Amino acid sequence: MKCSKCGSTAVINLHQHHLRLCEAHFLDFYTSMVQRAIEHYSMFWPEDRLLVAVSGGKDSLALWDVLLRLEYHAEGLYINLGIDEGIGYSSTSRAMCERFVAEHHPGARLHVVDLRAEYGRGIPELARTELRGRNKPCSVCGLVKRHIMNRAARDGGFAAIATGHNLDDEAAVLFQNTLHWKAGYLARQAPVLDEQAGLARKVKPLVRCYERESAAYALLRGIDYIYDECPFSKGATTNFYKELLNDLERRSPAAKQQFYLHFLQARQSGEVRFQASAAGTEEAEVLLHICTRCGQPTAAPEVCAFCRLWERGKSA
Ligand code: Q46
Ligand code: ZN
Ligand code: ZN
Repeated sequence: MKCSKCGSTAVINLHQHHLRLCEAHFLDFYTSMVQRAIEHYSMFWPEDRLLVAVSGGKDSLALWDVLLRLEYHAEGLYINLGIDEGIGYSSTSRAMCERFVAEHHPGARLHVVDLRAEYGRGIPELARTELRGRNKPCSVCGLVKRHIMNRAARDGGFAAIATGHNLDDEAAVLFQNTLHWKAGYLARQAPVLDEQAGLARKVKPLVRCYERESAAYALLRGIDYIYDECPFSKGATTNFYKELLNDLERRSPAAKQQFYLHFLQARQSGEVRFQASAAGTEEAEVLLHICTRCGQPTAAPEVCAFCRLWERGKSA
């Protein structure tokens, strides 16, 4: 297999782009895909300070690496969720983030928020008090992560929070929302969510990159990342939709890319329209009040869901 650009040995076949690339050309290609997405969706500008949410996985570390190589001012935020589940998930993922900084970008700043150290409990304990043994901590975890990321971005004066969501993630969410005709979510699913009333701007610079491209990028750049998914993600419906889309992609290369990117284009041009109902947009409701404990925006009239979560746990 020869590189389509220089004829040397290719290391990856990108069916969806009709390209086979050698190591050097693939690294250039991936980097410029990210840069083009940043520019195309006007995500941020060279002078902006960015906070990258890093999990120790391939996507977020690849994203942070690309941003630093492109000379953006990008600091990392790692949230230690206290998830062990017999595989030391959180401790390993934190170690990956720290190793990434030490080995690849010694000058980069990594902020760490440790739930147990700061709040006394990790996600597994919190989920037990919340959901009484149902062992489905993801909704609690999502709430906690959103709150902490938002606070860190606002307190640190960052222009945006960048996350490592890739094209596979976005296509799976789109598929799920389309199957259920969730118009509110379809109206809002986007590579950029603007800052509004206390909610920091959120951007997803990897939306045009396939998951396997991030894995290849990390491997070729020598970035060590955690291979295990979070143990609580087993059986998640998004994984099921990802598998379906991977089957589709095998039979019809570029299907995932077309599905997602054409959706964005059709909505942008007004060819398709979705009404954002208040019920489908959690954050639209959130703008009404400020939490009396933490000062973050909330839908509740006094204390936000995050602060109530820890209060409930204390009395449990
Ligand atoms: S970290 Fe948290 Fe995810 Fe684990 S508990 Fe669920 S939400 S699966 S991205
Ligand atoms: Zn080449
Ligand atoms: Zn609060």
